Amino acid sequence: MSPIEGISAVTAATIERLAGKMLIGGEWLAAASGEIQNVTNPATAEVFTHMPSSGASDVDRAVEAARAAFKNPKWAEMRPSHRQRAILKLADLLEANIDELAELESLDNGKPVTMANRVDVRGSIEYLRYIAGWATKIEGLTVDVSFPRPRDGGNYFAYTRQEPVGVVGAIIPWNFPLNMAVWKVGPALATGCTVVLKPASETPLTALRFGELILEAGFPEGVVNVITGSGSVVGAAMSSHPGIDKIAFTGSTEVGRTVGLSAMNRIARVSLELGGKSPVIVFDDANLDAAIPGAASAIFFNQGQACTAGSRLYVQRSIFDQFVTGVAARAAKMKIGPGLDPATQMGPLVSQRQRNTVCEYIEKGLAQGGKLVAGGERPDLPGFYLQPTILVDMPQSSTVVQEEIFGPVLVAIPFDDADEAVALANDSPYGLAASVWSSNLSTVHRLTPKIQAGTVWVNCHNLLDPNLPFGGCKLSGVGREMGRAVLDLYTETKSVLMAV
Ligand code: TAP
Repeated sequence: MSPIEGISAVTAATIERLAGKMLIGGEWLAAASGEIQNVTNPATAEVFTHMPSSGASDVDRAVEAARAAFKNPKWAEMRPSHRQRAILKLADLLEANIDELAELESLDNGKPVTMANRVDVRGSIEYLRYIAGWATKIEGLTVDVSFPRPRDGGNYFAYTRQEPVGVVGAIIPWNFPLNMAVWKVGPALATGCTVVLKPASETPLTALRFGELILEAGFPEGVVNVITGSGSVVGAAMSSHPGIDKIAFTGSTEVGRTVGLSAMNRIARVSLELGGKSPVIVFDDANLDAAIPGAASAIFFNQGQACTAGSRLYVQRSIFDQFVTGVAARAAKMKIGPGLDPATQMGPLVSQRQRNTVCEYIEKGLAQGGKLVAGGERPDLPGFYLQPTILVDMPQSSTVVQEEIFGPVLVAIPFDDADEAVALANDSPYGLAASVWSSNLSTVHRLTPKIQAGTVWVNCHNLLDPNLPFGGCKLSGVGREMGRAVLDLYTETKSVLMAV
């Protein structure tokens, strides 16, 4: 283990306290096998801590703990207002530990600490406060039925109840680790479910610290369990586990397909938030002072490791060169450095493996005739850094236009009219998000219904709100997180019909 430069004593103490442990049934345990996995700092490529490398028997233990907690009257009979208060307390605890959580996130993932603070941690707090309110607003319907009345002159009374789905298996990725944990644990707690949460191998720290804060907030033991280890062992065991009633997965389309098939094999509930290849469509009447920085941040935010990253830039031909030059100038000026340096605008990618994947895509783009107008190089630094990169002269059918790269790589293509822009935007297996930049309301209104995406932003990109449903169509997933819609993912509808 190496000492970590630039972190506070509080964060260092947390890392030491959590090393080699995970949360099962309210206890901090090692894997039954005693095996561990290392955790690497992407800014230095050095191992700085380790976590349990769980096996199937650890998953069994965590599921048993979650099942027992689901039946425990302390949780099962907790009044909705008390669940609400406990979630609000949890949000307050996150707020009291913002700086530490932001440091943990930056250290684990590489992202700039200022962004981790603003987006990851504050965003998680906002979401918890939002979802806490739903705990007291879960409701069913009274329903009129049309059966002939019973002979005794009575009638029928029918209603629906929304009941917690049960034990939730939450499998999350490394790009927004705390956000993704909160997006799944939050609604599970609001609806009265219990959870087995598996963070990504690259980024376990904030999920584990979140586990500590959940206990501190007073949730009964076993309501939330955090289990670490490799996806192919722990994630696979969770997906096929008969004790898990619902799988909530965020990650790649490839793994999501496997997880979904495994869950559906036993007809478990499943929601999938998967990959994306989001188009940014810019018309020549757009406000370029907003659209140029908007397009740059749409792709380079979080080192391009965002499922909604605006990775395909379609610009109307008359302004194409001017626009791409503007985005390239912003890319060239971005300050690359360690996430823990508050001046950093772009940190390292999450891992050596991820940087290699992204670099292979850049090479493929160049081999298929692409031309670099920005970046393309690995800076001469010890971590997993990569310059923000822009490719042009790529045909729509090329690999870099069709496949998700999940790194700071933008492909820019010109279009002539709105019909062509829509055709290009929709020519993708993904359908997560898109943005349209124009000052003409008619153009915007004509386009938005035609774009195949779960979210369409207009004159902005990457803005998510707790009250706005979020999710994808096509290969980008199934189900909507956030907003009222998320309650459907964590509850079952029970219909009750009484002869009265
Ligand atoms: P994945 O490789 O798919 O990993 C996601 C999670 O699944 C990790 O916890 C991983 O564990 C686990 N996993 C791996 N193999 C598994 C298996 N066979 N069975 C069950 N679980 C398994 O994705 P990633 O590389 O972490 O994240 C990047 C992807 O997530 C991108 O495609 C991105 O677009 C997508 N993403 C989508 C969204 C939304 S909301 N649509 C949000 C964020 C990210 P290990 O880490 O231990 O391998």
